[in-house]
Amino acid sequence: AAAHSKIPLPGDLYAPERRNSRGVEFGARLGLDRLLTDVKAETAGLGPIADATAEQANAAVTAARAGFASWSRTPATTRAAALEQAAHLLESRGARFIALLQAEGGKTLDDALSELREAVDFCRYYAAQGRKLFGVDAAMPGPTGESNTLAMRGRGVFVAISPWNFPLAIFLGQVTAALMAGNSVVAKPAEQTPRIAREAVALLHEAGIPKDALHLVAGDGRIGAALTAHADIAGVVFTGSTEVARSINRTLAAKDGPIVPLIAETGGINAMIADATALPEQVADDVVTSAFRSAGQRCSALRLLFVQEDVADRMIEMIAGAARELRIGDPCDVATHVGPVIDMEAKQRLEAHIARMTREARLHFAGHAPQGCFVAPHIFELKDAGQLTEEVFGPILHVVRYRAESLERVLATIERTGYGLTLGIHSRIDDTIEAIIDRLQIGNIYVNRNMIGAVVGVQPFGGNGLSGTGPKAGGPHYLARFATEQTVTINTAAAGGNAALLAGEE
Ligand code: UN1
Repeated sequence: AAAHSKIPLPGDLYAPERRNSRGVEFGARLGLDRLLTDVKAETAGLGPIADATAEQANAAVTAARAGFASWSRTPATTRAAALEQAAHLLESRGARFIALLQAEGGKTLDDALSELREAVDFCRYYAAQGRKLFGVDAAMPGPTGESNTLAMRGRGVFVAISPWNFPLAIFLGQVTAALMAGNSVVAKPAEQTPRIAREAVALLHEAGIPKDALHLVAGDGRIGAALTAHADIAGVVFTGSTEVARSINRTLAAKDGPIVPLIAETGGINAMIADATALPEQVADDVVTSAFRSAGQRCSALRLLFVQEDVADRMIEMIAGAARELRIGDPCDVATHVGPVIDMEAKQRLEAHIARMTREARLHFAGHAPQGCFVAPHIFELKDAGQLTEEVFGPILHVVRYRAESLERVLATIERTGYGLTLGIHSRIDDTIEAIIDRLQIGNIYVNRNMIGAVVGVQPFGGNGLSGTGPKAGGPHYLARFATEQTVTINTAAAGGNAALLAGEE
């Protein structure tokens, strides 16, 4: 690995308009082929990363509890500097992480690049926010004769449970937020992607996060359950399914002792509404991006497209036409648009859904997938949106026609799903757009563009209802939820002790 660590990752690599057309050139310049061969050989040689035992999970919490004492007292500027150093290391070893994302996460070059960018952004953004929030105790307004300050501090040991679909960005986003707020962390990555997590933790340690402040525990849901059930944890941050978030909530609620907060980002049955005033070419492009890129394995991905009846035939035809052009296959081939799904279990689940839809709905398009862990993009037309009752985490799009006068019914249908993560609107009528935005409690709404790939610090990401608790990741309110607040009021008018206490501060 060290031999490749000097490979530069030029900033312009991230420019989205340059990714597709020059992907081949970039891939060659980075030496990705060689790196990927190395990563594959290394991972094959090392075998799987062993799951932790429940005892090891408990020991990690105990060690993190000890690490909290000094990390929480480390100045916020030092904590922020460690995150900034991590961002720098990530960038300078970008190619290595891209190769890992491809080898372990099955990511296309395009997806791996944007994930790396997001991971770097999280580190820098939380460092910058943290300097503001934790750097100085805020002076509160108050009457004369009294000093009031509000300080924010770490809560204790935070458990971070992250998903396989963003094994670097979401993993690091959770962990760096918790650390920046002054917590120590026990991180439990998805069982499908432990190696990326392990390298990310090693990088954070190297960047200056003390070993005892950050612990990695590999394993499946049982290890996650053991961690959340531990008596000494002070918070949980989780990204994954609504069902698991509920079970974490129950575990936390059943414990004696302090009330432990859960910050959860979960699923969605994300919709897009395209009316007759939308630009068809743009809709086709944005639908294909939103529904099929990343093989639909984003919680932000489009699942349910409502198309106004007047334009539906033509629109569906154009979307199918655009989908036909997607190249599905080896994620390490830079020409690939859609890579594999995460594992055979996911493939089987998705194929069962495709089989059900083939019986119950009208098939408009089925792509071709190679042998192996691939699922071909599909487009089904439903009679009724109610036929889709759960989040389907793959490249399957469901289309429903609506009449202009029944837009209200469409909104009620979206509301009834109970989810509120992302929504797309394609329309050229401002009143329609505004009415939809006003009406729906949805976390991220995208107008006349695709609905994936929220940018840290620009499009704070996260949903409502069944989609999560908030606050939004990559947004200005996220870090505060990881911290405790302490208000100190000092009577400065009284003679003696209090005045002396303040004077002593100066
Ligand atoms: C997820 O897929 O778990 O906007 C959330 C996006 C990403 C989604 C991350 N930030 O597409």
